[in-house]
Amino acid sequence: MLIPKSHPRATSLHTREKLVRGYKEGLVVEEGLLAHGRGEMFDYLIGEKTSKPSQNAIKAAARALLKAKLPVISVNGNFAALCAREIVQLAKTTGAKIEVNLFYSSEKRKKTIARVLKKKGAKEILGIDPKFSRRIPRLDSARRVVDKRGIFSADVVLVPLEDGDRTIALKKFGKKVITFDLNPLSRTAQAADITIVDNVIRGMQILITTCKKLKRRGLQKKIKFDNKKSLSEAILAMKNNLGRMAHA
Ligand code: PTJ
Repeated sequence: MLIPKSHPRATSLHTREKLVRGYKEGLVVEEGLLAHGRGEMFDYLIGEKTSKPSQNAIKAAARALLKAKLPVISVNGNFAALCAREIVQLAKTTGAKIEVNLFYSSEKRKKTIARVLKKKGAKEILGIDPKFSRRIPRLDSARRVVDKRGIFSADVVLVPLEDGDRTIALKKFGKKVITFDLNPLSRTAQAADITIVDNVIRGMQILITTCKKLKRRGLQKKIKFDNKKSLSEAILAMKNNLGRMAHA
């Protein structure tokens, strides 16, 4: 279906189409379509725009990625379908490695995702060669298998649209975890060090711009960031939006 740019919900409808295309091309699993539906619902609640608390979380995330010794961007099916170009841009800007890590793991899907990222300009994709596989302790899902040169050794990991168990396991394993999650109440959102409550499509673009700005200006200025406070503000912003919608 062709959606005209003037349609009031053009952006979210295009996003949905991107994900369905990703599903047909073998990047996304069926469960990923359900996860997207959950995300859309929360996106309506935040008014489909990046809130002030999310902008602050993005600043904290940019700083953490640029200060990291070994930052890694963890890529699953949904993230690859929605943001392949941005993943490569962020990796280039921050010097982060890119690693494919799937919840519903399959060698074929890993290779399809790696191929799409390489098409967008990625030089190296980790998480594909079993020779470098290591295990994150205290984690049962397929996501426990990570790359020795990537997530296993990283100090900062960006894990968008994540399941709660791995975020908790990564934290116990000493990693700083940054996530994008439109649901501020999810276990991942609650367990991460920095949660960006925003649609990953909007948020990734702002994160890249913020990293570029910070690189130009330098990282001298410290910023205070409290994830629990930031999540409470995101929940409050949703509540206020709902109130406005109810009285409109
Ligand atoms: O590709 P795989 O095999 O690794 O599987 C990926 C999915 C997403 C299926 C898997 O990680 C999963 O089941 O995730 P969950 O537990 O459903 O969590 C996804 C979270 O991301 C939910 O809290 C959604 O609200 C949120 N979300 C969905 N779409 C977006 C989003 N957050 C930000 N931007 C989105 N576009």
